[in-house]
Amino acid sequence: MTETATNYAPLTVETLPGRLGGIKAIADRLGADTSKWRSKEVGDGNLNLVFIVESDQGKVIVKQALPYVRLVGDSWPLPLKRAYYEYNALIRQAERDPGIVPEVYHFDEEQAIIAMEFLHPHIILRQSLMAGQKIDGLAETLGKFLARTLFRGSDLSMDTAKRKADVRLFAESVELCDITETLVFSDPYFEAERNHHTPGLDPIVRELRADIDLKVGAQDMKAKFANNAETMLHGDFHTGSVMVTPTDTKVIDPEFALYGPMGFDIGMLLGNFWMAYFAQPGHGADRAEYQEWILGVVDGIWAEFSTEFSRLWREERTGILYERSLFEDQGQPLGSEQALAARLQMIWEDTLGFAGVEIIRRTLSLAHIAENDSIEEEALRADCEGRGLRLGRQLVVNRGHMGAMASVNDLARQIAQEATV
Ligand code: SR1
Ligand code: MG
Repeated sequence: MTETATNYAPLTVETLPGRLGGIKAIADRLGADTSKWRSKEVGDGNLNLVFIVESDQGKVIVKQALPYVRLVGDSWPLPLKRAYYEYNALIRQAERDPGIVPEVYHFDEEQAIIAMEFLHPHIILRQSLMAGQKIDGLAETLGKFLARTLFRGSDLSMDTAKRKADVRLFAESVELCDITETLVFSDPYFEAERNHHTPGLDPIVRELRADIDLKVGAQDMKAKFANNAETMLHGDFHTGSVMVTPTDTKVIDPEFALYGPMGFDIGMLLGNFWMAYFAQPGHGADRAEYQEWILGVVDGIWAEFSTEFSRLWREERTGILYERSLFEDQGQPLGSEQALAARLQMIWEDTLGFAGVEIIRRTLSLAHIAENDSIEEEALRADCEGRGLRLGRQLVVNRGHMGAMASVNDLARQIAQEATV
């Protein structure tokens, strides 16, 4: 999509106070005297500008999309409209699970700007995973957030008109979907131009790219991603999209929001936890107990998700699917329980498959993860990443034959203990 001519201009720390000073929702929080505002640009993600703007009165986050991919530069144009999808996703997530995403104060579509709540003293979850910090309530918050946003954005909850209007809105986010379709599901499996990987992985990369079962499995997952508009997804739900304090968890950055399969958000998140698990030897000598904590979080997220999803199924199933009039109202509550179990099984298998492709793409495609990138010793980095690739392959290929989360975590433990990869 080409941008039509607009007055769009990227903010700078110098221009920001003058440009945003007249916006009441921001001035209410920072004061009207913009000479007292101080801004700094702190964006460390792959795509956008992010400013912390503060005064003696308060702090605000100002996020602005750039017309290109920041990670790559202006050789890769990207529509500003992603801010519109992010804004729409944020307000829906806030309704579906209040208190977990930052409050939006102001949205300017032409300038692709979202002014929102400054989360303090939160840090990005990846940083906390590298530092070996435990977060109280992490699994509970993330599992419930997943269940509530995925259930309440789906045909299980929404009426047909609202749901179709939403599908239409997010279906126009073509370029961001294309990024995921390409970087997540295809590039890792051949020598694509933007790929890069740690040289020590060459033998396993050759093996994986020759692995037909894996490639077919990855394409099966891509077909689900592209064809199954099951619910509104966050769309980029990795541990860089979560902010934490030792006792609080928030979710940010849903600019990749789209309608897709529930297991995509869950799998992407779990895949990132499993990578953080394998990366621990690169961040401290004695991380065995912390590694177990990470696996406990994975277990807890799935348990919370399935418990809360089941509760919502029983209490809030007001949409167009599996209507109560067909089951409970006919004196057949067991019928809806049977359907629930089948849905959870499908989401489980999708979750494992998407976790597997996420691990593989974060190791071989364009965008990697800080937990691995920051391991300076190349042989150690290759070792951590290689273990992740082993698990990723198993998750994609064997997703239909894996029982409970305990056995998947056992597989991760076993791969972590193997002498070499
Ligand atoms: C070109 S964007 C690369 C990656 O960064 C985002 O966070 C998404 O994960 C995307 O795949
Ligand atoms: Mg992001």
